[in-house]
Amino acid sequence: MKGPGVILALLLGACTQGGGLPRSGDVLVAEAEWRIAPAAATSAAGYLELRHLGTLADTLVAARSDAGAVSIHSSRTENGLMMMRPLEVLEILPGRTTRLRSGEHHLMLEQFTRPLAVGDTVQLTLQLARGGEVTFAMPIRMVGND
Ligand SMILES: [Cu+2]
Repeated sequence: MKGPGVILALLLGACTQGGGLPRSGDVLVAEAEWRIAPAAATSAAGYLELRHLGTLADTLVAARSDAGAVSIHSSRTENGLMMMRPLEVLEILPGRTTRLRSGEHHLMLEQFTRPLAVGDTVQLTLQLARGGEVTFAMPIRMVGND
């Protein structure tokens, strides 16, 4: 098959690899959401999946939002206490899904520039070293409510 048929097949192939998801280079963003405490929250945790479909490693180097400062955190349990520390960057290995989720790597939204509540949406911009910037809307859900 040559000509238009080949092109159509290529387009269909592209669509099955996460059509509609925000994308930075070979990295698709899925399952993105903030979690916030129901009352008087001063921070929100950001969870998402980075699905790397390519073959060359990428690196998450920065994140920002339209509602406050965003940092990349790692967490680990020490003497029964959850400790978080900021990461400069986060490596995104090729051919794998990197999950930012509760108790592991996650994003932290702080220093709110407007009041935020469950049901709101915050625009998040991720900057990847290779893929470049991608901006998308992330809904806010209640903390601990899976
Ligand atoms: Cu954190």
